[in-house]
Amino acid sequence: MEEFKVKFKEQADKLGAEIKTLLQEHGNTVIGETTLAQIYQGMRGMTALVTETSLLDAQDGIRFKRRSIPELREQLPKAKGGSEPLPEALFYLMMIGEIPTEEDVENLSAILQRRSHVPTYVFDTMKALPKDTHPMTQFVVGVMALQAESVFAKRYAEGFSKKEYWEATLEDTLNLIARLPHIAAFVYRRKYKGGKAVQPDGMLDWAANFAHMLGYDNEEFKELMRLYMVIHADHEGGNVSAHATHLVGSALSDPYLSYAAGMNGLAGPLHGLANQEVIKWIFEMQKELNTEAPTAEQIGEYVKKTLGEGKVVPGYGHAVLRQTDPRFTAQMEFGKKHMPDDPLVNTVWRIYETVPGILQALGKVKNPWPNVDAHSGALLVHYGMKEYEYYTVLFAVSRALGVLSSLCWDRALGMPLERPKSVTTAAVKRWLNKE
Ligand code: FCX
Repeated sequence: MEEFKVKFKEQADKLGAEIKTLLQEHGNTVIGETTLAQIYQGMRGMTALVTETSLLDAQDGIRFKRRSIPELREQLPKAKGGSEPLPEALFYLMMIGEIPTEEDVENLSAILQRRSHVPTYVFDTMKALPKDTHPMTQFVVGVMALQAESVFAKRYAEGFSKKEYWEATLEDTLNLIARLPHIAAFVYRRKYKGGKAVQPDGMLDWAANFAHMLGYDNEEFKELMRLYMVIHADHEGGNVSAHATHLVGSALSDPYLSYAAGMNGLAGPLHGLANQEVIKWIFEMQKELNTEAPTAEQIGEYVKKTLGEGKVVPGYGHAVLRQTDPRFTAQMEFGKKHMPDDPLVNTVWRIYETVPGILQALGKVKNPWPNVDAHSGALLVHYGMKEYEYYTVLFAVSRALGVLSSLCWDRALGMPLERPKSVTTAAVKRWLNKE
């Protein structure tokens, strides 16, 4: 068995034993109360899940094993000559619980390289779709076609012990993470570059190879992909993509089925699709105002128009965060280092100076600050990737690292079927003696 698997199993057994004791000693401890408003309003603030890979703090943002985004950028191993963290290293951290050595990361990159072949029938299935189908749909169809390769599904059909679920889940996880960049690059090249594929380069790390297959060989773009894949990977367990993956996985649907379910959630405009909506919104503003660099005053007027039409300002607000998202700040720092004079990037920064005050003044928006999606598109446009409908696919490839690590933990810890209780309003009225 690969050393990586053995290490993960050791960690999982250790944590599993700790959880057993915790539940024996404190299983009946009350950790919170649920209000009626919470069950009608998207369960905000209701602690109802365990996710081992990351934890979100409303002020400080996401932390992975207690490490913030700035700490990860500093501490995780980098590619030779690069200064952004390698996503493989974050995956290692989420699975093994410690910062990997450079050698650990190289081994993991090699494991992924070895598993990266995508069977032709997957591409043939995707080719059956009209080219103008949304990239997220094409991507998920590719993932679903690949489901025929699931080790978990095959072994379950043959009949295997609960004790082996974790290993089959990890097999599928490694295979899927290894293959996703190919499927994603295929969507991009098919839809926007006349179907001309770029062959993978076995010498490159996971994110750089993805950049290469997309057709971007600029070293800075590869650095951007490494950063992008790290900061979008995970955001604890309650967000739609993570929660959907976990929920579907709890029915013992295999990792392909579970991940595809999560990514269908990521494709919603209030979640991952917001990254395309941001650039679309900025392009429309530039067009309407007939300028590449709108002033703060012009942006303010345009924001008010958007709100007046009953729409949200994309890239702003969050269900948990109450501060500027450190993932936004990390991208801003990348922009300041590599493209300080880019007009679109400067517009993103001017929007940042303008929007929070306006949203705050509405009095109802709980978080007027930007989230990760407010910045990502402008950096991509700088390197020539203007096809904003594609952006959520990049998010999806990155998100695989987090949601699939979580799924491995779920199966290794023997997490059960998720099945909360629901009620009707008539039942609520009966509780309250209103009927
Ligand atoms: N623009 C305008 N209005 C906003 C707003 C925004 N950016 N953010 C929140 N509001 C409004 C809500 O629509 C709601 O109005 P209502 O009472 O009339 O229905 C009110 O403010 C209260 O919402 P709030 O509690 O602050 O936010 P929620 O937890 O319900 O929703 C999201 C959070 C992220 C969905 C919301 O802020 C939003 O729609 N933002 C824009 C879309 C976006 O950027 N999504 C990406 C989020 C994230 F980073 C990701 O998952 O990728």
